[in-house]
Amino acid sequence: MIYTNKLTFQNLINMRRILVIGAAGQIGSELVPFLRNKYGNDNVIATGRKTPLPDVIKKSGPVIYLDALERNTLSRVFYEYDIDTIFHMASILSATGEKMPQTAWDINMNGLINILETSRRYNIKTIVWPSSIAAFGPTTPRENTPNTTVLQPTTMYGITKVAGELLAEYYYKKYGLDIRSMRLPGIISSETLPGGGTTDYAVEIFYEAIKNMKYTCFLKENTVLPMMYMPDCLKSMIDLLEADNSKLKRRVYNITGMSFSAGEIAAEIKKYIPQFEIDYKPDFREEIADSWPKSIDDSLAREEWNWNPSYDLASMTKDMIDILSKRL
Ligand code: AKB
Repeated sequence: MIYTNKLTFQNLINMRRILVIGAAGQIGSELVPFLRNKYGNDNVIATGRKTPLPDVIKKSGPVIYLDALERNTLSRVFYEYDIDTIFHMASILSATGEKMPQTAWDINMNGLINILETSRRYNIKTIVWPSSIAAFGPTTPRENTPNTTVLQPTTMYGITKVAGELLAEYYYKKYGLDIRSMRLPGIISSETLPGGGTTDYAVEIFYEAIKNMKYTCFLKENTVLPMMYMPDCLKSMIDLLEADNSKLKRRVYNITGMSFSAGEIAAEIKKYIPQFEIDYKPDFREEIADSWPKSIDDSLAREEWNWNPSYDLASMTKDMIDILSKRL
């Protein structure tokens, strides 16, 4: 089947054949339409495994089943679809990872190493693989956390992110495989709910505020974490993908959009929904949040590939409320 969309002259020059692994997830489900708009519907192959892919993805371009744990299947897909660029988004997040540490290791590490090994054999041009603020731990400075600092996470998810970052550096130096990574903070979005993360409360709170006007938060009122709105997250991925490699002095970059506490986002939501009520029942995720930074220094991303987010707490909240109150 041919899926058509309008491409500009610039799109045609930058043409890529892109594989998105984990297209059904919170980021993948918005990344695929974003990439298809820029690089052409036929050039972005969305893959999923267990979770059904949204209709908008199924109807607008190629979709295949792919298990990144099967190396032979990866080879076949790279070969048959002529892939040169990969977004590897499939991952078990922090909270689920603490319930199933072995599964988190298997999915996060074996998936990544299979992709790296297969990619170096198939001359893949670029891989974008997100790391996370979970790569940091309780011994890392928590305010304005620098790019290069102590990495001693205490979650299995964080351990897989640090190991992945080291693999990215290793494959780049040893094989010249161009893998690029950003340490994502919590991502807030209106299309697909996140699943199994510690920062998920910052999305759930909007749904509950609009539907029920109350929310019980699993973190404490004053727990501050770095966050980012989805449009900035998608922009970061394309900007890093298209950045001039000669300007990049490292493989992994801190990025952030804003930092706020659960109490601060609740107060911002109350400006639109004054009846909204919140209470706090911290659970095991509080300990995870307490081991992560409160704010991030992303100056190297700004210097080396012009990272520049657009949304702060106020503009993100307004946009989320506008979109979700129409939909819910
Ligand atoms: C999580 O909460 O586990 C993720 C992350 C910060 O990587 N959202």
